[in-house]
Amino acid sequence: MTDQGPIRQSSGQRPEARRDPRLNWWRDAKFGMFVHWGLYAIPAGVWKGEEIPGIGEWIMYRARIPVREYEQLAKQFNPVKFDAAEWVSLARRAGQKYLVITSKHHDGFCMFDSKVTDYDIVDATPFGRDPLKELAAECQRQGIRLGFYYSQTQDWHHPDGDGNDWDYDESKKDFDGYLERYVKPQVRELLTSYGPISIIWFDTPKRITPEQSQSLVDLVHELQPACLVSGRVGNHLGDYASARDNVIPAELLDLDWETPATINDTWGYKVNDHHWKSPRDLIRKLVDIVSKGGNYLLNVGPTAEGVIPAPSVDRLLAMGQWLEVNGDAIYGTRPGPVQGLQWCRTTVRPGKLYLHVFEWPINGELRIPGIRLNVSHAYLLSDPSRTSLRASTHPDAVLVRGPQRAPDPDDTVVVLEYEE
Ligand code: JFZ
Repeated sequence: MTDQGPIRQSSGQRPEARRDPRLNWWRDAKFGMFVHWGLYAIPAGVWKGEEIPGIGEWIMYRARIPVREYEQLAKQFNPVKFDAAEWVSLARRAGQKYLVITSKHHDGFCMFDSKVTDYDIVDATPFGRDPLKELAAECQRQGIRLGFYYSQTQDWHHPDGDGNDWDYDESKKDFDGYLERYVKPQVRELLTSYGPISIIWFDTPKRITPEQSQSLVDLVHELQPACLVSGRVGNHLGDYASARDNVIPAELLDLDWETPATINDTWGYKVNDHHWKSPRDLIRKLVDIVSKGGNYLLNVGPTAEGVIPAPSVDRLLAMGQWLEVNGDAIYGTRPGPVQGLQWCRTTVRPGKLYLHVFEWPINGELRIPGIRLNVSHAYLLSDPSRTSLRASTHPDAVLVRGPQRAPDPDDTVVVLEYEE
C-alpha cells in the first residue's frame, strides 16, 4: 500500500489482528461517533479577529500561538451546557454503536482529570468537571461503547512533545522521556479510571519508532486486553487500519479498516464552517464504506458551551431514521459479492443479499450482473408486509422487478433471500 492509497503507509493493521475475535463487536458495529472537543472550540477558527484557515483543532499550530497565550483559554472554558446523557443519546438515536472522544489532542490540553499535569479540564478551568467520567457512565447506561482519542506523538504544549517549534527547540526534545513519563502514565489513567474502554485511538504517529509504537500497544493490551488500538499508533501495529481522513477506498480491502470523517470540513468546532454534507450523501457514504468492509467514524465538533451544532444533530438523526428501517442491511453484515457498480452497493449475511440501490432504474427493472443466486424471496426491506418482488435467475445476472419509482431516493434496500 503506497502513501497515495486510501490507507496511509504509517497506519495499518497487524496481520495477526485480521482474524482476531477481539474485533468482532467492532466488525459488526459499522458506525461510530467521533467527538473532537477541546480548548480550540473557544476561538472556533478565529484568532485575534483573523480567520485562520484549515481545521479548527489545529488553530494553535496554524496561528503559531505561544503556549503561554493558548493556555489562557483554559480560564474561559466553561461548557455549562454539556450533557453527557444527551450526547450519548444522540449517538444512540443516530444508530452509532461506539463513541470516540478526544482525551488529549495535539494542543496538549487534557479533557480528563490527569494526575500527571495540571493542564487539564478539572484543574485549569472554571468548569472543574471531568466530562470523560460523565460520558463513561452514560455510555455504560445507554449501551454505547467508549473509546478515547489520544495524541501520542504531537503535543504542542509539552516541551518534549512533537510539533511545537515556535516555543521549543526541536533538536533539544527528549521525545522518549515524554513518552515514558507523560504519555504512558496518562494512557494508564485512561485505562484504569473510566471502566471498560473499547478503543484507544492514537493519531499522527510521525516520529514514533516501531519499538515505541509496540510498547504503547503492549501497555494498552496489558491494562485492558479487549481494548482495540487504532492503526495510527504507527508502524503498522494497530488492531485495525485507518483510512486517510474523509477518504473512502475505491474497492473492497482485505483488512479491518475505518474511515474517520467530518460532516462539514472541520473536526474541532469552527464558527464559520457551514459546509455541511447532505443526509443523502452521508447515508450513501456509510453504505459505500460498509459495502467495502469498513467502518464509518463520523465526527461532531461541540461548541465551547458543550453543544453539538444543530446541523450535525439534524443529519445524525436523519441517518438514524434511515438505519431504523434499514439497519438489517448494515449492522453485522459483510461486503457483498457484487462490487464496482455505480448505481448499487451490496452487503450480505448468511442467506441474505442486500441490494442498496442509489440510482433507481427508470422502469423499476433491477439487473444485478455477475451473480448466480437461487432467490427464494425478494422484497423491500422497508416493506413490513414483505410483499414478494418478482425475481429471476439468469446465467450472468439476477433480475428483480421493483416498483416503478424509487421507494427511498437516498438508498432503497432490496433483500434477496437465497438458498445456500
Ligand atoms: C489527524 C489530526 O491531525 C486531525 O486534527 C484530526 O484529529 C484527524 C482525525 O486526524 O489528521 C490526519 C491524520 C491522518 C491523515 C490526515 C489527517 N491521513 O492519513 O491522511
